[in-house]
Amino acid sequence: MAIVGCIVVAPVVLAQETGTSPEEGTVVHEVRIPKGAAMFIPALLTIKAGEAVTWINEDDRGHPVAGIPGQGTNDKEIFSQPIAPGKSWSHTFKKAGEYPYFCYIHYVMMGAIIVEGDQGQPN
Ligand SMILES: [Cu+2]
Repeated sequence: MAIVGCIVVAPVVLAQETGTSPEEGTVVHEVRIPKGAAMFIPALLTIKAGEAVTWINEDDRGHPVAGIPGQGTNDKEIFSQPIAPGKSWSHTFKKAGEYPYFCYIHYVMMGAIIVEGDQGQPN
């Protein structure tokens, strides 16, 4: 069982590692790409609208994350360049919905972010 990080962001710390730094006070969830394993942990993550996800690449290969074309609420919502080993990339989800994603270099790597609306209301 993976330990899932869920922290309130310290922008100064994350800013040097991420392409898009979440705004101060944003709740940030972590998805890890572990060393030697072509997978996202956790593969399925449920968050609330307005929260952010940071993908952390602990592997020694680069891995991008991108929405799976034609699937989910908005397949354009997530798109990164390959995240270099030891680096991370963050995205803040403003809109509720389902966001399946994959690594477009290694197609077996897939995951999904489920974004719930405020007060538990689906959008
Ligand atoms: Cu990959």
